[in-house]
Amino acid sequence: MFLTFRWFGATDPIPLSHVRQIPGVAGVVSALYDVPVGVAWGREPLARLQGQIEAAGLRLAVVESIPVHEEIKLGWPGRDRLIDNYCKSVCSMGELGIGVLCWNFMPVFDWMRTDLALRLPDGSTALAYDHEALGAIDLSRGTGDLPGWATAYGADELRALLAAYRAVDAARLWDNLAYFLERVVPVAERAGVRMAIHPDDPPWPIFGLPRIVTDGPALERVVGLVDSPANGVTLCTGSLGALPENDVPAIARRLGALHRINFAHGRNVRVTGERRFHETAHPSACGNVDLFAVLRALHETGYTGPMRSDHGRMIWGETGRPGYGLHDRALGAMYLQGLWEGVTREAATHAGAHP
Ligand code: CS2
Ligand code: MN
Repeated sequence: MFLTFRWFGATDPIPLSHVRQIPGVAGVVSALYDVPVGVAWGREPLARLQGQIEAAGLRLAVVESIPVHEEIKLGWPGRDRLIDNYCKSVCSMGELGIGVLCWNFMPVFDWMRTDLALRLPDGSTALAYDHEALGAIDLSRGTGDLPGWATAYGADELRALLAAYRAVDAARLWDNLAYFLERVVPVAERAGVRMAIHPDDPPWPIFGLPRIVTDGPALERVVGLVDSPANGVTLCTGSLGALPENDVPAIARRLGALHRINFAHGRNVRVTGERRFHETAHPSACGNVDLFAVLRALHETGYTGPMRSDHGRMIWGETGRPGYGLHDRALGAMYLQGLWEGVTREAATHAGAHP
């Protein structure tokens, strides 16, 4: 395992020089945020981003994400051209030696929350989700500037998109995912890029849109669609952990044994009701996910890929991009590497080697 940190490029209020000071962080997770969805990523702009990160003494280890165009998820005729463009982007990554791609296949919306600053008892704030509150969101004016979404949609565009998805149930979405993977994975494999699908967040349908990458069996189904090490998953502990039925350490163990975990996100959540949760600080004791057991499962199945602390709370008066402040994610990074050192040394001791 090696530790990485997400950075949103030149507009991120957190400078790379601060990221560089978090002990143990060697890799950066970033993307080209100004390329419209569906347009192929050229090698030059990606090389510029890579150069900027290297100038700060770090390395661009993961791209998160290259968004998948809605026409691909809808299975529309235009998808072939868009898939070609996606393949070109993957090839640009490969040419520059950027080896891991985190992406997702969620219709219309990326991660969704109903409260971006829920106050916790210690005075920090965290992202929260309540399915009842979701029902009260008015989409008739478009998506506005709600967070996490690769694309903002105006009212008419969103209405048309939601109407188009009425023809796409879960079974159809699976077909469209398979179609995409069958064409992109062989290209990724040749390019030396490992794909890592991010589970849906939250892991259930929202606004009547299907969501299919929600639990362990679904992740196993994804990796079975195309049998290649380039077709793997992002083990996002917080996304999966929002569903109490998901035994995240067990999921880590099964996918890890298949060697199909290509990226790991460490995040914790507390489930407070039916389809209701809020994010917490990273330690196991703070939420419902046993991060220690997850990291042990990763270690025991030989995980060597990147990991990052996922969403953090806002603490110490920091303001910034919800879920992506510096302080709490840096604390998360320290916690994750502490656990990793623990499980690594423990295993060495049991093997009879010197700790
Ligand atoms: C989120 C997502 O949970 C997360 O990591 O921040 O926005 C994530 O980056 C995408 O779903 C990956 O495609
Ligand atoms: Mn995640």
